[in-house]
This record gives sequence, C-alpha cells and structure tokens, in this order.
Amino acid sequence: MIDDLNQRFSHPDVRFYQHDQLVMVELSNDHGTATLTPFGATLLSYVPRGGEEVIWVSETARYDGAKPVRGGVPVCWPWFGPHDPEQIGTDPTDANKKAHGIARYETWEVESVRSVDAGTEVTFRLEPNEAIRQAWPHDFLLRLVVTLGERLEMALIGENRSDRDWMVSEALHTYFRVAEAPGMQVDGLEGHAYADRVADARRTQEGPLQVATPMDCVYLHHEGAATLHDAGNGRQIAVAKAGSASTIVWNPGLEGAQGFGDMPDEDYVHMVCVEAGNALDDAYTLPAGANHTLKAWIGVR
Ligand code: TA6
Repeated sequence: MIDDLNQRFSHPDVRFYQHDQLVMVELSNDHGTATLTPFGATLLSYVPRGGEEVIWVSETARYDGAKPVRGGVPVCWPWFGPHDPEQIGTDPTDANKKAHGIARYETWEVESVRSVDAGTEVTFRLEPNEAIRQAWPHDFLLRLVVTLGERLEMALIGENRSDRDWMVSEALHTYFRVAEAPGMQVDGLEGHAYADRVADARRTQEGPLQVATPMDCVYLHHEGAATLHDAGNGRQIAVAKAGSASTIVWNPGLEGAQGFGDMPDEDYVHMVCVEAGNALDDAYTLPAGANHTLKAWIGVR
C-alpha cells in the first residue's frame, strides 16, 4: 500500500508512510513541512521553514481509523456540529448522523500530488459509499486541496451531484498549538455578532477577543481574517479565508478536556480552535449541480 502510493504519486517533495493504522502524507519544500492523513483528509502538522509546529494534535490521539484524530484540521461537512434535520433538510433518523458530518470519518482517495506556482499541492477526494449513504443519501464530490507554499492553503470544494438542492454547514476545524490559550488575544473579530454556545446567548464582540476556557463561539457574517497573538511562542498566526462567512473559536476548558478520552486534561491550555466555516445562520444552499469552495490560509510571522 505505502510502496504503491509512493510509486503512483512519486514526487521529490512528497513521502507516504504508515503511522499505526493510518497512512500519512508528508510534504516538504523550501517553505516548510506539512503532514496529512487521507483518513478524514486531516492535516496533522504544519511547520513553516525556520519556525515551530503550528497545529496541535493530542499526545493521546488515536490513529486507529475508527475515530477522527483528536487535533489537526478535521473536515466538518456537510453539516457542522450536531446534525440538525431542519437545517439540513433531510430526514432525521439515527446514529449514522454523527457530529460534524461524514467527511472526517472516511478514508479519502489521494487524487493527485503536484508542484504548482505557490508550492507543493496534494488533493484528496471523497465520493459516496454505502456507509455515507446511510447518513447522507445525496450524490456529491468533495475535494480537499492542500498547498504548502509561503502560507499553508486549504481549499474544501463541495459539489452537489444530486438532482435536488441541499443545505451545507461546514468548517476546517483547525486546532492551533499555542503557548497559553487562556486570555490569548485574537484580533479581527471586533464588532461581529456571535452565538455563544456555552452561555447559549447571542452577543457582539467588543474589542479584541481574549480566549476564555471554555469557550465555543460562532462569529457570524465574518469574512475577514483573524490573528492569534501567540506571544509565548513569539509569533502571530493569521487565518485568512474565502467562501467562509463564519469563524468558530473553541476551547474545551479543563472539564471539557477531562471528558475526552483522547486528550490530556491540561492540554486545553496549549490549544485553541479558530475555524473557517459556514455555520448556524451562515449555512448555505448548494443548488443541484453547483459547487462551493471554502478556503483558509494559515500564515505565521
Ligand atoms: O467547533 C467547536 C465544536 O463544535 C465544539 O462544540 C466541540 O464539540 C468541538 O467542536 C469538538 O467536537 P468533537 O466532535 O471533535 O469532539
């Protein structure tokens, strides 16, 4: 399997290898390194050249192919959060409709590996299979294109191949590794309305955000960039985006982390999710035959 992938997608910047039950793809060029797994098409590491790891992955994460790896950038699609039958417009039925949609539980196909002007690019694709149809009975093609360039670019392209329109909510659920999440400043969200899912309230962000632990907020109609001030690591991490009207900021806090079997209790201090997405009020209709691209760029300075 690994030999086959290394042969089929032979490229000087790319290497496939096995980690427990998962295949890994490592990209490495003058801009840095990035590691992904086709399981969930999940980015697990991004180290810009001369810099340090940007992405948080739990030390106790499982790489068994049964459960999403805790950390990295899980792909949430075609629904974000718990399945909402009214919003998605499909029948509510059963446990097949897992949190954050179907994409992060599936092994995607590697479609291509190539050099592009911006850097080195890998593309994964996902199409319906039996398990997916139990949860999502509509034809689609989903691609994730990741480019390791001056910045790391992720493009999630969803195509409605069915004969009816449906709603999509989604996110590139990016876990950032930071020195100290509690109180960390995030710029760019000021003045935006948000849904606070811890307090179950709607509010407006006054001034720069200071990360609370726990917090679970969906910033609505937010199309600009957000900048994390990771002062303890002497860097700023900017998340720019396109095709995304929501930015989700999440930290589980101590109690939340204690509730996860795949996360050390104290690690909530060293991670925060800042996610490019389209969620809650920003879910959109994807008409039959149409496609939508959600992009995020991660840059460090
Ligand atoms: O993006 C924030 C969130 O939706 C939270 O509500 C929290 O549940 C988190 O994602 C992680 O979800 P998971 O299913 O990966 O444990």
